Amino acid sequence: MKSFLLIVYRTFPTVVRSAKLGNNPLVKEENQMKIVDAQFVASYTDYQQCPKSTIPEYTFIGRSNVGKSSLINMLTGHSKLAKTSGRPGKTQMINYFLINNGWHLVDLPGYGWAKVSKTSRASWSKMIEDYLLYRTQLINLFVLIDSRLPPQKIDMEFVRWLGENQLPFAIIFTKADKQTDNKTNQSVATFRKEMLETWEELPPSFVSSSADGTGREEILQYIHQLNQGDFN
Ligand SMILES: Nc1nc2c(ncn2[C@@H]2O[C@H](COP(=O)(O)OP(=O)(O)OP(=O)(O)O)[C@@H](O)[C@H]2O)c(=O)[nH]1
Ligand SMILES: [Mg+2]
Repeated sequence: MKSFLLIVYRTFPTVVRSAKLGNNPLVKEENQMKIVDAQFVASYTDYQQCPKSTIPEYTFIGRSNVGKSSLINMLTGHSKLAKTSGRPGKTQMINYFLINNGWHLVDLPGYGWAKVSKTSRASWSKMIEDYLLYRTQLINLFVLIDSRLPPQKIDMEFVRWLGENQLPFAIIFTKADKQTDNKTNQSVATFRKEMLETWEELPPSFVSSSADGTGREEILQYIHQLNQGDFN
C-alpha cells in the first residue's frame, strides 16, 4: 500500500471563495474574453492592504523566473504592465492589475530563489500564505511550471500545500517556445503522472509562451468562464 496521503482535489470550492462580478457589462456580455482595458492598481506587502472591492481575482504564482509577470503582460497585451527581468526575484510584492474594470490579475513574487536570506524567505512565506489563505476574492490561482524541467520538489510540495488547504488552482506550463512541442508534451505528461501519485483528480492545465502568445486564448477563456460563474 502506498504510504502517502491521497488528496481529493476539488476543482472549484465555490463555497470557500466568493466574489462578485463588477458592474461592467463588458465582462458579462461578450462570449469571448477581450481585454479592453488593463491598468496597474498598486503593490502591497500584506493581504489586508489589498483592494476592498469584491470583484474576482486571478493570481499567478510559481518559482522565481518561471514567467509570471511576462504571462500577465502577454495575456493583457501590454508588454510593460508587469515588470519582468532575466534575473530571478524581480517581483517582490503583491501587485494588482485591474482588467476591463471588472476583475483583477495579481502578480506575486516567486518562490525557490536560492539567493534569498532565511529571514526574507520567512517573510515571503508569511505574506504569500496569508494572502492565499485569507483573500476570499481569489477565485483561482494559476501555478506556473517551467515546461522544460522535470518535476521539481518545490513545485510538488507547493501544489500539495494548495490541496491540503483546498485552494482552487490550474497549472500553466510556461516557456513552450523554448523547445519542441514534443518535449513540452512529455514534460506535461511526466508532471501530471507524478501528481497522480498523490492526487485523485488533476487540475486543469495549459501550455503557454509569452514570446509567441501560445495559450493566451485558452487561459483568457478559462478566466471568462469563471467570471461568468461557470464552475463546472
Ligand atoms: N522565451 C521565453 N522567455 C520567457 C517566457 N516567459 C518569461 N520569459 C523570460 O524569463 C525571464 C523571467 O520572466 P519573468 O516574467 O520576469 O518571471 P517571473 O516569474 O515574474 O520572475 P520573478 O518576478 O523574479 O519571480 C525573463 O527574461 C523573460 O523574458 C516565455 O514564455 N518564453
Ligand atoms: Mg515577476
